[in-house]
Amino acid sequence: MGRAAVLTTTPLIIRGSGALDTMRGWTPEYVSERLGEREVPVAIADPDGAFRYNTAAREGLRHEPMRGSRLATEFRDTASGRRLSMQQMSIPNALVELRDELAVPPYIPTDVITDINLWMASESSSTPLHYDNMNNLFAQLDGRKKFVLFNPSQSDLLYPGPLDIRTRHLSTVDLSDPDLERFPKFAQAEYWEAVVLPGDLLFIPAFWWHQVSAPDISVSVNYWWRADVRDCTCPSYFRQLYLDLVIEDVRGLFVTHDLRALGNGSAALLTLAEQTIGHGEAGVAARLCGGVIVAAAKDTCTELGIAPAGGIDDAFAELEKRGAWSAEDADAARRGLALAVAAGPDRSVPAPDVQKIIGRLRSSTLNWEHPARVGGDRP
Ligand SMILES: O=C(O)CCC(=O)C(=O)O
Repeated sequence: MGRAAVLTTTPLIIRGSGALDTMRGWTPEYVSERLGEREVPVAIADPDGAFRYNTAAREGLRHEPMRGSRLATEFRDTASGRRLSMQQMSIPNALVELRDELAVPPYIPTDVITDINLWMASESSSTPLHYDNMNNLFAQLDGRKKFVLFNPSQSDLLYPGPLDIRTRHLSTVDLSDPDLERFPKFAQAEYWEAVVLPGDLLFIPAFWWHQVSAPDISVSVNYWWRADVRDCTCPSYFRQLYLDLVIEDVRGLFVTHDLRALGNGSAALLTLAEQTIGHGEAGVAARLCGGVIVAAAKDTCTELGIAPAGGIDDAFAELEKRGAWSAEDADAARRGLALAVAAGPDRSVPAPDVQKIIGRLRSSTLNWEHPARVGGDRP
């Protein structure tokens, strides 16, 4: 039996799913009643109903606290002209009152779920065009939601925000009024459209761009889980990898990414580095190698019970002096780390140099095991 790859890289709607039966009664009034006097953060839309991030100022959405019991009344109050949204409220962590009725549809691999969130939106409001680095099963419970979806391969036409943790997943194009003089390539972008009704599930694969609007007051739940690395071949994935990768603690990638298909430890990361070069991101690959090298040096120092006083260079020298690393291994480590430090989003490094380091690391003693862990927070 093979993997059904198309299901994890293509959006899909499941109409009228019985998997949501326990949550059928989740109207705005019901959510209000369950949350009672507890306050929750509510986002306030711009006057046209759009929830916009100010990417230039790197601000998030504007929020105000609201008592649960006021939610339905305030969200239904269209006469005030205010459009509200309760966004991405983690049900297991922040809305414990609803936890017992929560169902997880059977299509989701539960061991890689990172969060389950409640979304509530006023009529005529919209969430800007963005992508998430998680697979998403979006369950519509009350009202309708309309999605405009773009394949990750179209990223370049959608002008992603600067490489920054807060804005990299937001398009700088305003879908309600695209400025084609500033964003001429947007004219070539092709979208898919989906309207979900109560009881429907929409699968949005990781890195698919989506803009979401609420023609009616709406209640939804979404399930996020880490995408299998084999399904992540788009430019946004490599941008994300660059952001998530900490050279001093490269093992963290096994928590934030589903790398299980590549095996574990240094061998998995070197395979990932090779694939990364194949996608034109030699700099990210160099940083992966740097992470492998630092982790190997730290492991060996721990095994030997030594704590070199200086930085990582001292650790390399000490390992060589004690014979734990051969001169060749130490040389590969120094060259690899220098390349990693030189690499950045705007500072590319030559792919053949990185390929050579990967080859040298593969045949060196600088390898380590690390079980592919699951769990952890959404990056
Ligand atoms: O429902 C919305 O307004 C946004 C939902 C969304 O962006 C998501 O589920 O990833």
